[in-house]
Amino acid sequence: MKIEAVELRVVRLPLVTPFRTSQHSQDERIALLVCVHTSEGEGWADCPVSPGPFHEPEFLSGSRAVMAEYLVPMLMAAPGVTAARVQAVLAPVKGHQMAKAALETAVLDAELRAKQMSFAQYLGAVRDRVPVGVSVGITGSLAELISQVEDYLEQGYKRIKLKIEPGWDIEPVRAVRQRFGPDLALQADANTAYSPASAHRLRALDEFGLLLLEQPLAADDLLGHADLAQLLTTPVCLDESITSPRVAAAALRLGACSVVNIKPARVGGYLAARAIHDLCAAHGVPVWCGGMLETGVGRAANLALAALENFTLPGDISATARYFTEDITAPFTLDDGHIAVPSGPGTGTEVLPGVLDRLTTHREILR
Ligand code: SMG
Ligand code: MG
Repeated sequence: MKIEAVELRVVRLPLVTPFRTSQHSQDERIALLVCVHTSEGEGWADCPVSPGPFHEPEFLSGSRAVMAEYLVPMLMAAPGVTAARVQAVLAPVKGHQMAKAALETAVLDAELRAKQMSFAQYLGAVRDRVPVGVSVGITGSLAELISQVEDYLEQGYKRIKLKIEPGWDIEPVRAVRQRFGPDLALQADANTAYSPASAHRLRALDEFGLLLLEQPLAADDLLGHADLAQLLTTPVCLDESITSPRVAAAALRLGACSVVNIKPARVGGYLAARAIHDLCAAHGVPVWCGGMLETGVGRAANLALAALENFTLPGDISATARYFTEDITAPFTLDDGHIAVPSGPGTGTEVLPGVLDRLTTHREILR
């Protein structure tokens, strides 16, 4: 397959409700979309970087620059590139996993569309719909939190994740547990907000029967997580720490986690995501698919990944209406707490050209 041009688009989608984590608050998703134009047709990907480097080191204008100046020229110079070779071709560039993942995903989408094969089929999906959860940001008050959770449960979500930070942890978790009872599948995500010295505070969460506690400590603190995991009865799950299959292997070997949140973009793409899935399965460690407020383009591919066998916990793959009033693809909807896995060629979803153009704030074509 020959790559003839790569198109980068910045698209602005207002969020239906502001999303606050321990690190950052946002009321819109500024999406970076990649379209590869190849000799065999187009392929699309969502590069789910944020505008600023507050959750991840990578951020939108940095990803655009590294793609335009380095990654795309390297890819276009490689003869007959396939998705399976993209990481090797781009290996001289250090880091920038999310930019590399987006290019690999777009190439894979083009390749699979040409073969009339879906992401789900290619990755080895075993389900045609997946149970999904919702991630609830830090709110201004407990009453507001309870009302949001109630609303999501009425919509049918199978699992609730609460964002926590020091000062917004025990109380919100207790309030939600008391209000909705012991059967609610509940978990908490700290987005690296704690230090090992706050282990006692995190231990106080043990009494609430959480499914897991996600990324309490710094991304590079695998040993800290391993020590913490010894102290807590709540299973420790890693998110920000998991940047590659190698790091995932180290985390498992060290006992730094007993559950893994796989974010395909952060680990370098869907092939690496599948490798981490396989590794965790071999270790008896359950995984689930994380979210980065993706547009429908990214959500479609995440649904395919979440349909693999060892994705046994509901992912952060909510219905379109949880994020946007209008998306650049047809909306994904909830049916009894599940979302259908797309089965058409490639990601199985089409970008709506009219909406895309209307929401685009920047466009460049690299040849
Ligand atoms: O896509 O539903 C979603 C968001 C899920 O909470 C979510 N993601 O650390 O897991 C996480 C956060 C990161 C969000 S950064 C924009
Ligand atoms: Mg997280």
